[in-house]
Amino acid sequence: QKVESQSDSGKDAPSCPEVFFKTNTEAIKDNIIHHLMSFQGRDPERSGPTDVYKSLAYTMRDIMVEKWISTQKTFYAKKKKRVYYLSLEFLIGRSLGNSLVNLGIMEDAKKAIEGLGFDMSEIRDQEEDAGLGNGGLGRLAACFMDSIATLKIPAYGYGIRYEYGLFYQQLIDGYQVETPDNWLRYGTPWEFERRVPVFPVRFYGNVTGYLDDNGRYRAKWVNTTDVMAMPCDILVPGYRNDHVINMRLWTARASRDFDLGFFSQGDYISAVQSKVSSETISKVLYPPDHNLAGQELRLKQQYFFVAATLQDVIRRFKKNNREGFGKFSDAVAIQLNDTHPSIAIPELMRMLLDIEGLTWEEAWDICVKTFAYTNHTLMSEALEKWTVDLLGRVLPRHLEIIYEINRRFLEAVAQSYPGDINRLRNMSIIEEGPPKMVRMAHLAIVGSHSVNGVAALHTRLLKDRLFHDFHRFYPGKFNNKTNGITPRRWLLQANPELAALIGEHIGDDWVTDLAQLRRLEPCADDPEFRRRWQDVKRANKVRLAEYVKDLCSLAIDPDSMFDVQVKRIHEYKRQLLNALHVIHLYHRILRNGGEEIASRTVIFGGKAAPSYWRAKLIIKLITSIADVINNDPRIFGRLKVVFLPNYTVSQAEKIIPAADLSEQISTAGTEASGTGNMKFALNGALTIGTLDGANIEIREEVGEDNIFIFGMTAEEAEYERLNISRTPLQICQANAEINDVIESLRNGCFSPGNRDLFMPLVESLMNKYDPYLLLLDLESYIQCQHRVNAAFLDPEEWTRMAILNVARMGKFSTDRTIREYSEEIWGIPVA
Ligand code: T68
Repeated sequence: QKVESQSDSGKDAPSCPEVFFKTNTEAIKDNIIHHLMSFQGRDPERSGPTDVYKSLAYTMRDIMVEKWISTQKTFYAKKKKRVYYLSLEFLIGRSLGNSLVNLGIMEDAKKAIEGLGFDMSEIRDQEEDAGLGNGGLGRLAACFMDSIATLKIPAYGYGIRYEYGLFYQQLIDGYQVETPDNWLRYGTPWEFERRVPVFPVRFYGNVTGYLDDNGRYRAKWVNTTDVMAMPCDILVPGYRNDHVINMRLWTARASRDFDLGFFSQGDYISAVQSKVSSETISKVLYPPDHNLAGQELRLKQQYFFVAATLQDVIRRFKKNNREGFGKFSDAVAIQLNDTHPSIAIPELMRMLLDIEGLTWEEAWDICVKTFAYTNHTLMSEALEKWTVDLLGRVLPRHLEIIYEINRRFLEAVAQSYPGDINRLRNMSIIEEGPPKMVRMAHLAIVGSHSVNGVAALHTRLLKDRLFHDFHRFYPGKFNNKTNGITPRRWLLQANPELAALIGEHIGDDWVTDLAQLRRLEPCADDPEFRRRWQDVKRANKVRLAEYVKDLCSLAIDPDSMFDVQVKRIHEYKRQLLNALHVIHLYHRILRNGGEEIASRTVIFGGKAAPSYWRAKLIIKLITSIADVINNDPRIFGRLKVVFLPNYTVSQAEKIIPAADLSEQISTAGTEASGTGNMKFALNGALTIGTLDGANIEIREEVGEDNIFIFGMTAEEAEYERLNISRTPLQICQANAEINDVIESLRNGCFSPGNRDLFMPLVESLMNKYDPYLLLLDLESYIQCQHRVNAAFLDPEEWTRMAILNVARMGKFSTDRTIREYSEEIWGIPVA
């Protein structure tokens, strides 16, 4: 199939003038007006904020595309090794603010917008979030793209252009209700829809074998059902460096052949139905975040985007390298964001064997050198598996290849450990049934040269526990890459006033060299600096209070402690532990007036997977606690509880800069890393947390006096699960306050009219096999919250700690993370 894209041909192209689109105030204004008229058919004098938003976005896209073209040309000219970051999720959020900041034209654009009679914040609020991800994993991919562009690494993101992103969450009577996120309803100005290259992707059918001229077995995959993959590019600008890369997101389209064939047979309606059904592949993002979806459509999504991506990768490789596949892994690195794209391993094998005619040994050598796999979870129930039955039906040739990979792999293991049948069973890519399953993590480990965890503890536990046998078999394959966040979005853009204050004291180099923040340390002891710091925090809190007022019709006090837990709702993340502490505070205020207790506003936000009823019941509990506490006149507003509906990236940008306290309270050994923890600390919130994920490294950086740590270690938690030292019942019997908390859940205090509503939660709390060990950590959590309370009552000391937190967050920039991936996994030195 002949495909030609202008994107990276780099030859015979008419050259652009040096700078085509100018970026001063007048030019931006003219360009907005031009877009209003030419593309939207609007009278500039009668345009509303949505029209102006769109026109400004198109203006930004114009500026970016020019830089993107020249970026691609440098990749081509220098024949650089390219990195492909494959992810089923890119949680981008809004793009306008980010592109204004990264292109360095925020101020000019503001003036242009004001010149047209609008206010920039109103314009920015017109943008829908691109919610093409669930949570941390998807947001990490988006932060990575920002750092990759900023560090000028020749890379591309590849994923799916979901028509519906993560569902919209409403709260009705305190319950989560999901509605579709139709984010493309009015189109998005940020993408370029491309007509080329378009690739066919095949499903189902069967495999026939034949012997080729050399007498070698060759497989042929036939009778398939085909879907076309059409690319959409979203441009990602680096920070003020004229470098622009792209994410290529695929949309499923019925193929033209298919149209002609089926429609000519005369059954018009069935033909349309089949067309619709093939286009459903890219319709919707799956919302379970730590559970297997297991459905056929999810597998088809994974294969669809992988197959299209690898065709694009090989097309580009062939264009730039005429010497054949020997040099493939010198030219291409593919990073798999979790196992979701790991069907890429047998797919590349298939292409090299069945299409390119390489031998198994040649093909396998290329695969292992090309692929690298990032693991994001320690929970075995979250590891992806497909039944052999399903995989063999949807992708029969891939199942054959997986079996052959496994056969060769087990043979090698058996050589190292003769007679160790148990080890073979545990390490096998195929899990014995019934039903027989393909373990995608094992496939990803075997088929990659690098397997990385996302925080030091996580990687240690992968090596010592979850994948211990693999670590012994492949010494050196496992490595750590502690996560990060991009300081462009999460400080400069989300918290411009804090960024400006920092800039006044240490200049702006921190934006691309976050370790520079260390130079703020002396400011922690400067009372004047602390006062200004407090002013910034308070202004952010006032803004959040206004937002809460608008959204929830609830008044909250900007002088109270904003105690925040925002993230997906999950038992292991223990929002319930936080809720128990809230009940405890409530009881204390009722009991003795709670004079010594600082006013608090406890803010929750996050979505539960639609089928995860226990997580949804936790939401209902929080909203019910809020109803009771917020309406109890006896506590004089000293304690308020808010559940903000529909947590998104853009909401996070409003909440995080306003937080005083960041809740990072997962059971130790369950949260792979966390990245919210980093966002809060970078915005001057103090952390209350367990020794889990990256919290441990945050403590190392900020110092143990500047963070509130409580609870069991991962080792202690594991030990407790096996040798229950104290049962929840014994804990309640020994501690009257804890007993009161549980009792109030049991007796319907928060569910008037339905006493038993929260019994399932009580039962899990009181279960001595509670895997998340809530009651075992509750006492320590409450005591730790006492320390938080005391610290907050001393604003000077609190502020000092907050400044030191920010000053010591340098490690947690994705610039550092990406530099490590690039140099240690991809083999690309970073300038
Ligand atoms: C998160 N994982 C980790 N998964 O929970 C978090 N999973 O500790 C870590 O900081 C983050 O990854 C980045 O490394 C996820 O967010 C998912 O969203 C997910 C989605 C589909 C299937 C499985």
